[in-house]
Amino acid sequence: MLYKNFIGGQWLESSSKRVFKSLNPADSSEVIGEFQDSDADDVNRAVQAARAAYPGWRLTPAPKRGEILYRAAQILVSRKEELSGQMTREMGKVIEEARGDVQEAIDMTFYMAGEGRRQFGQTTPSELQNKFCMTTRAPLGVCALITPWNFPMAIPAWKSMPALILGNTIVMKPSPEAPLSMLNLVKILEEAGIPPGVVNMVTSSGPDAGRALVAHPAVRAVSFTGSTAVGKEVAAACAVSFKHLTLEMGGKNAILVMEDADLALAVDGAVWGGFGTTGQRCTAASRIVVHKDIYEAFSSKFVERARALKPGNGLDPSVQLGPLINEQQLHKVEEYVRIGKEEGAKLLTGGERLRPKGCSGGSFYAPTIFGDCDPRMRIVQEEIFGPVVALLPCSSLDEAVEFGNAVPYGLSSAIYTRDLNKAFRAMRDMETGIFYVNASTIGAETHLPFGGVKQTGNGHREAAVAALDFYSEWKSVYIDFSGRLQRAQIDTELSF
Ligand code: UN1
Repeated sequence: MLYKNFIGGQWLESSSKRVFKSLNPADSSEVIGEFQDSDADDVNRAVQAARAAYPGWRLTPAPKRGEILYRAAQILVSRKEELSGQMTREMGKVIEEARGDVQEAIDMTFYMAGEGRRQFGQTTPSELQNKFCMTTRAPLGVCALITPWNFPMAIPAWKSMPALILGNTIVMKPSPEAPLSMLNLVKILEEAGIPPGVVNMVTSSGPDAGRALVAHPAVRAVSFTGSTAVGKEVAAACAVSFKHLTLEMGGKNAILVMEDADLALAVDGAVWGGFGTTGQRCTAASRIVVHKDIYEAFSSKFVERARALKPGNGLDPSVQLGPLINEQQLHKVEEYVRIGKEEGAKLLTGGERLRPKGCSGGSFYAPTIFGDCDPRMRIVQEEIFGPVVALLPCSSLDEAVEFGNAVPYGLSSAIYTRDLNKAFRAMRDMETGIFYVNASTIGAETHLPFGGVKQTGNGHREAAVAALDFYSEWKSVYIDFSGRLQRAQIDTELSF
């Protein structure tokens, strides 16, 4: 199947005349489709289309924009099963999780549709008589949205829905590893009646189209989710023209398991957080800091559960562990396992490639746990983005928090404890944008701000009302109905 770019309401081939293939990571002999390998020309056309559509969309009443989003959400609901199956085939996550990904897109679309009738500003008294003050939100213009493959529908929805409901027009570029899910979302927006040019999408196999998009002078805002290394490059490119920028980058998230934790619950959380999506979430629990009093009991149960996970093609509902996204990612994981051994971490399970039955061409790796890790080890410091978890013994809550914070990232963290005091202290002291008590590090909901501190982000949040703040500018409005010149700060009647 040949898929095209979506520009100005039309499905178009790239001017490069090149295409690239997207493969099923569970079986690389299965081609998902051929996609346009777009170049700077295509990007320019998409941005121009978005620019041309902006005045009309900006002036479309927000509740009307919301109606289109409601329709899109309803179509997503009606096609959830089909969209989920396609997602599992294109990027490997097990079918139950693919349904979750589509559900997250549904939630975000309904949520932002509702913002069509909200987008509340403030009214506030003036310091002068016969003067009225209020704030309103104004859209930015053309927004460039660059998304990763690990949440191939949820993340495009996180970015596009708030941008659209506020009256911005968008150009999206998916990861070459999972373009189909974004394309499906775009098709649904088209079907829901989004006007031509409001939503545009270009696909590309390499970094050039993304670079051209970020550098384009007509782009006013960029939203990027991906690695910290690429995020740095995007930030530098945006800085020269003062483009608004939101970055969601790496994570090295910790679960703190205290001596009074419900052990079975903590193990459940570690398995889900560490090996869900095969560890390929920016929120994955890649470090577990365990109190020494329960360290042995915890690690033996955790290892047992990790070994029992069934790998394979995620379309089989009994499969619990899908493949890594590609061979390159598998080699990265192999390299980190080598580094971990060299650093002296104790390999408790895993550490090898898997070849599940019927998936000979897939990039599978065993759930891997390293014990007795030291906070300074590279496998504890660096994001691996695979099924590799480091266990760190600790001797107190203070030490657990210290270890938890001793990384360059700050996306998500969690504590398992029955002690309310410990839970609140950790909540206050963990340097992360997301914190869980007696739940794993993954599972953010769409109506709460999503994002992280330190090298995870640049101070913005996605989702929730926080997303509206990124995709709009405040306009402060003063209406003077006195009919005479009134001078703020000067014509004061009261003095102290
Ligand atoms: C990501 O890994 O980039 O909280 C996003 C979660 C999901 C989103 C993860 N709702 O794990």
